[in-house]
Amino acid sequence: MTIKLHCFGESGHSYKVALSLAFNNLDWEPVGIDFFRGGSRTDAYRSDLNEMGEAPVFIEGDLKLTQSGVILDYLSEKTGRFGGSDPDERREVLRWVLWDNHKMSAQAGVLRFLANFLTEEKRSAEVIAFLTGRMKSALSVLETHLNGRDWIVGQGITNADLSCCSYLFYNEPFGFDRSAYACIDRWLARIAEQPGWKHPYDLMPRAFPGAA
Ligand SMILES: N[C@@H](CCC(=O)N[C@@H](CS)C(=O)NCC(=O)O)C(=O)O
Repeated sequence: MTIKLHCFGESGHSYKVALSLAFNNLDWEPVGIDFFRGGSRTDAYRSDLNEMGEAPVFIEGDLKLTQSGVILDYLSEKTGRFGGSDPDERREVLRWVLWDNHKMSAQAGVLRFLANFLTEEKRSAEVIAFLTGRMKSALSVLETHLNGRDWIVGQGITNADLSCCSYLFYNEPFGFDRSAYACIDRWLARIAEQPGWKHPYDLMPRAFPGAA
């Protein structure tokens, strides 16, 4: 049964799940959301797909899941991969997924949206500066943690890596200069070397009007 992932290319939260699907070589297809024209804000979206009005939404037969961390956890249950190899590791993976959702991707997603996808007159310099500060502080936590480690948890790639890396593969400017973070840079290169890796725009359809 083909898994359907309701998503869009610009969505780092969706990319976490798309990466897991790709790395696991599962039978899946992206279903594009017309995000920038309010596609996830309609009553139908909220009632049929996600009451939270967010992407991604994962559908496998009768199973519908939302929240990237929950979907990653489900995929680990299904495939036996990326969830951590013992209870201590599993908790550690969960700790980083939660941290990412609160401290890193939460800032990165909004920041990228404000800095790139809103028209100039709607961009608030103060809000961008505030979020950039929070983003830099999250990046510094990650950089310090990765110093001397290949992966965030344990000896191999886990959902902690899939969650934390997602926004860092985008090229649009949002306060992340990869060359300023040597450990993050090497870790991203390691992730991109995994079989099945693709850039978000090569895994999911873009939604930004006019984007290729
Ligand atoms: N914690 C959620 C965050 C999902 C999220 O914020 N998705 C963005 C797109 S990348 C969204 O749908 N935002 C709509 C909104 O905030 O109204 C997850 O990991 O799935």
